[in-house]
Amino acid sequence: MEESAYNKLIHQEDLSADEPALRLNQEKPQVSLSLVWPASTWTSRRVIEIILAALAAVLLAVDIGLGVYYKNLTDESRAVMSISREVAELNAAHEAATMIQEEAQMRLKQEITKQQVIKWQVEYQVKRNGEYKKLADKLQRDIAALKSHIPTIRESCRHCLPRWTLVDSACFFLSFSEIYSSRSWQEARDFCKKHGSDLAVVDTFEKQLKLNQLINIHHQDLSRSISQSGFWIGLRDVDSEAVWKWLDGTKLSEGFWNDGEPNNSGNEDCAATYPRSNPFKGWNDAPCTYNLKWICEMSAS
Ligand code: MMA
Ligand code: CA
Repeated sequence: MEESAYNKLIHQEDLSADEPALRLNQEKPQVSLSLVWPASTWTSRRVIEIILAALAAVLLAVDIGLGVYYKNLTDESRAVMSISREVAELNAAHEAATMIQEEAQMRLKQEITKQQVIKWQVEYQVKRNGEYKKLADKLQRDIAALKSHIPTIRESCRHCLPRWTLVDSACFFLSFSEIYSSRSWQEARDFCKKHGSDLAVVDTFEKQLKLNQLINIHHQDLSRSISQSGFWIGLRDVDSEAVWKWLDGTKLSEGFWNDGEPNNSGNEDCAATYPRSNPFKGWNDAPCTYNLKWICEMSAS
């Protein structure tokens, strides 16, 4: 095509030689230019310039595009890096959480095992509690049975000091021996008190009977006169005549007086028991200053 245009330009030059007047006014710029720079070259140059300009525009556009693309790429890269970092952090957190979870699971397993052991222990204890309860009930019954024997055993175990005699759950001392000189009611009482006792309170027939028997046995020789053969007991009417009281202040309800006694013969305020075949008639009231034997009493240990 360029060749065609060039040929065309050459033909136009040939024509101008044939018809110079006609074409002079019409194509004057072409003629003047053709002196310096051929018209075809100029056109080509314009085309090239245009092409270059277009290329430059394209390159600029590409550059801008690349710039924008690169910028976007950099942003994306940053975003990718940030996401990678986050992912790494999340992975680390996940690993840590997994470790904690595993540890917790292990502890839970251990705890469950412990709980199981405790459960078995409780079962065992509950079973044993039942057995203990049965045992406790049996022991209670045994204790009650044994307790019921205590009074009998206690009674059989009661005993008195040497030379003291057990009568009706109490211990009695009778001054039979000659080493104990006869003495007044008060002196006799002092002796008893000195030995942790007091003059005898003969307030039951059982006591009177037993003491009377003992006195009768020891009064074999009968050398002693009847008035001297008495044994002081813890009974007086010293506060009020004919009102006989035991040592603790208890009034005498019924006594074992001999016939005609108490007669208060010459002021007799102290009572004594004497050797008698009939134990119901053992007592006489005598002057408290009389020297007689005596009977002490203390509770059995
Ligand atoms: C008689 C009798 C008693 C009296 C004493 C005093 C031997 O008995 O009279 O009542 O107490 O004597 O010794
Ligand atoms: Ca008398």
